[in-house]
Amino acid sequence: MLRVLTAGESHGPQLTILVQNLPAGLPLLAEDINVDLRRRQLGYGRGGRQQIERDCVEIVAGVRHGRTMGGPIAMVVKNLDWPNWQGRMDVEPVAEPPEPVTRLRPGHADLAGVVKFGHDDVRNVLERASARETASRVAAGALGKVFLRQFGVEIRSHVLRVGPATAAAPEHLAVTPSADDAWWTTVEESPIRTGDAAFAEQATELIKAARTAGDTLGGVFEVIAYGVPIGLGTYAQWDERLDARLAAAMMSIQSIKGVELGDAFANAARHGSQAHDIIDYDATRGWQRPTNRAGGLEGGITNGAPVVVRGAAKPISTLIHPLPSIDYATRERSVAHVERSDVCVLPAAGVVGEAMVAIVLADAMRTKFGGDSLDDALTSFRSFQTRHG
Ligand code: EPS
Repeated sequence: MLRVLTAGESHGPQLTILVQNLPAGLPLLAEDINVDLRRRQLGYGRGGRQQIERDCVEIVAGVRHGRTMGGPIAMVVKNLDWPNWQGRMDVEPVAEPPEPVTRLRPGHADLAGVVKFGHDDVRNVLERASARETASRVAAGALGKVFLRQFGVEIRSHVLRVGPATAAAPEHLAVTPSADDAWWTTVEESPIRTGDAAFAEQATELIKAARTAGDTLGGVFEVIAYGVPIGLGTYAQWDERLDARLAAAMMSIQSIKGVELGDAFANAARHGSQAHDIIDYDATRGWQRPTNRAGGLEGGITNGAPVVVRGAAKPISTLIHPLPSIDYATRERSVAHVERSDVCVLPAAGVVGEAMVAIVLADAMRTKFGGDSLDDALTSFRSFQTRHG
């Protein structure tokens, strides 16, 4: 099973990422990971931190001469902001401890975190709870993507909603088993990560206005995995259902509060005759689903259609015009702590969503096809493809 662990504080020296159980022989370069780290830093609505960071990975274990060796892969991403935090974020004791953060931010982990761990400085909570950690997820997810590409799986994402503005998403995106559509080129070039120009304009204006008002905005993004074979996941046990694992992985992203697979919420309002995807068979193209309302999963197993997962992000909880709150040290009424942050992270959240989907699908692919080497895994995959065609 693919195992991913991350460590690191937002303003500590570095992020550390450990990925275990990828097969040996997988071609892997740092640039395969850096492409996605760069994509995560883009997008309209980000704060000052992305002006400081130039996220790039150093692979420090598990790879030799551009190929995995089968052992754990260890990676680090340096925080370029770290020199600005020395004294405040040192590992060793410091002569003059910094002023603690005590004014709790509604919506963040601040209150629950200090109570749970017994801290008196909210910084001990926010440093690890911060969405800076999503850079680690993206690095780990990039390894998953490299592995999945060997099986013909490609993962894309785009933004569907920013605050009250909604994009018109072409329905064919979720059905056509191709990731080469011109739509995706437009998405990659758009600062909102959308192919809908009118929506991009609306979202940009909304973010601009929120920034001026010292406020923040949430939204919805969609991740689509193309080329996923039939048969990943299982209904045999509740915790092995792939839809459940995808939902958990997506929900684990900072600020994601809702997940939808396919047309789940729209389907709830439809009759069965309008909700399910009819089954067809074509001797050359194999199993066919002319619609994909199920989002590529039936009974907790992939059904051969693209896997479609949506994430709903709450607005960022650090507000420049802070909400009423309490000072944890004095228990007196105050306003929330203000710390540099983002206005809207939806474009970046989509890239993080891709990574989480990649981790779950790569894990399911390892479970289904096994193999200590990439060749073993591909041989098993091809034999399965021949059998069910
Ligand atoms: C982030 C880095 C953080 C935040 C943001 C995401 O850096 P800093 O706190 O130094 O500005 O900008 O984190 C949050 C929005 C959050 O709520 O924690 C990043 O690299 O993505």
